[in-house]
Amino acid sequence: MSYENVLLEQPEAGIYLLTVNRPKALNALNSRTLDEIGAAAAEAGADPEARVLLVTGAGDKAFVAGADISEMRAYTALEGKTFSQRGMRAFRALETLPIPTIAVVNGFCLGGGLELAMSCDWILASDSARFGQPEVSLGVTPGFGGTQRLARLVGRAVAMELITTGRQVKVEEAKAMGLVNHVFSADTLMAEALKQARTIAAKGSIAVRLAKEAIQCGQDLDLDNACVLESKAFGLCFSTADLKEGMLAFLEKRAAEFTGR
Ligand code: DAK
Repeated sequence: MSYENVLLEQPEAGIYLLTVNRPKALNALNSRTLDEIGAAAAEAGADPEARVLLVTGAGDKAFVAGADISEMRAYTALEGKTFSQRGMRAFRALETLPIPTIAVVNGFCLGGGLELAMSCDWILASDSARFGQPEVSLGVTPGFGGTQRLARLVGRAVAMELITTGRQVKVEEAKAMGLVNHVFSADTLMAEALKQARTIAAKGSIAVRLAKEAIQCGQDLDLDNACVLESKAFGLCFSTADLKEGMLAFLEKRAAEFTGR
């Protein structure tokens, strides 16, 4: 499938790279871009050989500088709601992919950009990255899940402060609050992201998928039911060739050769 505002590539076997590609507008999210993000995520997720998806922004200045203000500004209330639902749909498609997803944040990550990054499983960032939900400066609330995902990630009080002040934070602070997993220099960020993707791709892929599902579905359950979910995932792994290979390889003191079966 071909896209106008995103690129979907496979730099290595099993590793997908989705790039939001409107660098002249700092990769701002208009309606078309939101739809394409959802479609590209679904395309990667439908590939049974997919192991991991990286999400980044084109150029060296921004991951995504938010929803497209020039498109949004003339919306009626109903159009605003539809636009919000469009973003929600795209980001939920990304969030619920069966494979791990990593946001590779290479600059401004604001508003809808932060909401996009938070819809990935975790965030890697360059030392020049800046994060924020500046929507209230424009007279609007976050509209693509920011009020919900930020509070779940960093806690209610920090989310409340960042969203009601619109304050932007540098990467060290974002890491300290648990928003960012690792920070790299801008020129090594993508290489480090690919290194992490390769590590994941080399593991037993059924186990990786089941582990993601257990974490994601379990986090909103009570602990008893969440642990039942984990037991089922654990049990299911014993029906796979990869588990047999992984354990035999350990006992034979060699690297496992997983097949995804
Ligand atoms: N939308 C449209 N264009 C943008 C943009 C954006 N969010 N951000 C940057 N651009 C464009 C600029 O207009 C400029 O275009 P030209 O003038 O060259 O044509 C070009 O990108 C380069 O930007 P600057 O010239 O401004 O670059 P600087 O380095 O000087 O500044 C900046 C970089 C990131 C600090 C600045 O561009 C900036 O403040 N951008 C806006 C950041 C922002 O406020 N982002 C949050 C957007 S609000 C909702 C649905 C969704 C949302 C909310 C509600 N509902 C339906 C309820 C989401 C809201 C947001 O994401």
